[in-house]
Amino acid sequence: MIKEKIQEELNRQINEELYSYYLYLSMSAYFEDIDLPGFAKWMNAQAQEEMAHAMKFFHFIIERSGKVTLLPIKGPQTDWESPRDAFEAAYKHECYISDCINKLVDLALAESDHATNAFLQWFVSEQVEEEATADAVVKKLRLVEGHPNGMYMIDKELGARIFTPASAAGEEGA
Ligand code: OFO
Repeated sequence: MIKEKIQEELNRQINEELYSYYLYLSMSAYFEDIDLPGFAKWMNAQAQEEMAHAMKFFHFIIERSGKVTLLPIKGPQTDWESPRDAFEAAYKHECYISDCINKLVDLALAESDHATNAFLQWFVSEQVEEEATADAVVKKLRLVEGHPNGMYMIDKELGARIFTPASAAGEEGA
């Protein structure tokens, strides 16, 4: 049985992951709008991955005989100044999510909830990848600033990303 306090924070994290889904879906719509289909596809895959993260928390709470309570999802930003601006925002968001996960680990340890701590360790590793992936695209975008050909190449590269449940489970690089 899961403790009330932990259940509440895990439910809050479901909301954070669903907001992440919404944010990346909004970024996907932004990239479609500025005619960068590869960027849009990448963001769509990222959004699907966030939904899978939310569902991991969902199933974990139920497995521990807890109750899932869905909270309202706030509306995401809908426009960005440039692709780089959007990816910088994505990187910043992932740093924020890492912080949320770290706080959850602190709470699980403080409450001696080792099962929740073990469950969260997957997310600790995942966040290293999430931050690094967004940051790598920011760096590429800085390099090609003012070179439309470079932007075309990145769009092609990002368009190759495919969402698979295995990649959301961390079995494959994103
Ligand atoms: Fe769920 O990792 Fe990104 O936000």
